[in-house]
Amino acid sequence: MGAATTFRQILAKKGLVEAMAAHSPLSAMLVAEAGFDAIWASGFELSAMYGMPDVSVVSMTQHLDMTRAMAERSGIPVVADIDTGFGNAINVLYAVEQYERAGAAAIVMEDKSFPKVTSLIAGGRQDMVRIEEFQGKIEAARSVRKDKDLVIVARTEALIAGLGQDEALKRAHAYEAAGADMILVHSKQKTPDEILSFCRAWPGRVPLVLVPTSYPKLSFADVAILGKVGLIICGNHAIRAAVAAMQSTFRRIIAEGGIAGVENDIASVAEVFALQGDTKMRELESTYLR
Ligand code: SPV
Ligand code: MG
Repeated sequence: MGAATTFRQILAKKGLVEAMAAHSPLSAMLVAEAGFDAIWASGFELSAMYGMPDVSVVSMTQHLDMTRAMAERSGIPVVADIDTGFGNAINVLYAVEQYERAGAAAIVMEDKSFPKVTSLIAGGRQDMVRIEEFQGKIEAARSVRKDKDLVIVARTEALIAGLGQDEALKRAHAYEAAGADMILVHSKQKTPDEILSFCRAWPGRVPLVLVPTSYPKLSFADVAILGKVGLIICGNHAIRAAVAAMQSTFRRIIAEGGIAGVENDIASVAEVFALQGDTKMRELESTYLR
């Protein structure tokens, strides 16, 4: 069974798919190991991993290669963050074909203009494309997918751009009419009020997707109870956890003048061997190396 069908089955069974961000095959494996349903192949995380801002400077090829590797190594569905679709509807035709081939279960495409600016940054330039233009991009994505189960998520940045709920709803309805399977509505408000109001106003024919980074007090249970949301994405918690862990470990080693102090607070070498598939490698060696 393909990744997209698996994704749709989890959605049908659980009602709410829980996805965690990842930026590398190893982080994707840890997402799967922890028990999340899906990987969020985050553009923000990958940009941060390269030490770059999330402003369309990391290329589609870099993100695509990472998506493929994460799908292969994690074994759970990958929701690919394809930003603006890397250009116009023609670029979308090419991108979606590539992402499907790379094993993505879903693609999320946002209604900002290319090059985009990351959503949560204060004072970021948030230029949107026209509704009709974005409908064309959704239709292009739908038309090119080979597996009808590939989930096309249309993401509106209307609230991020400060255009208000009426514009966000108008766009969401237009994107649903163009054939989006799910609608991601993003907000940078510090409380969930704006998102909760949108969710209540949404008639609920296609499920919503939320990324609660800026309003973290909204729990998964709070989201499930709304009955309107099919996918909740922890947008950047892998890279933030990694940054915090590395900063504290590196600072301690410098301050303590050696590595002894951190020894029990970091993963053991054996744990990393296990993640690398060391046991299987030894079996293969004993079978084939003569
Ligand atoms: C990402 O993780 O790349 C996202 C979510 O698109 S956000 O950074 O909040 O826009
Ligand atoms: Mg992104």
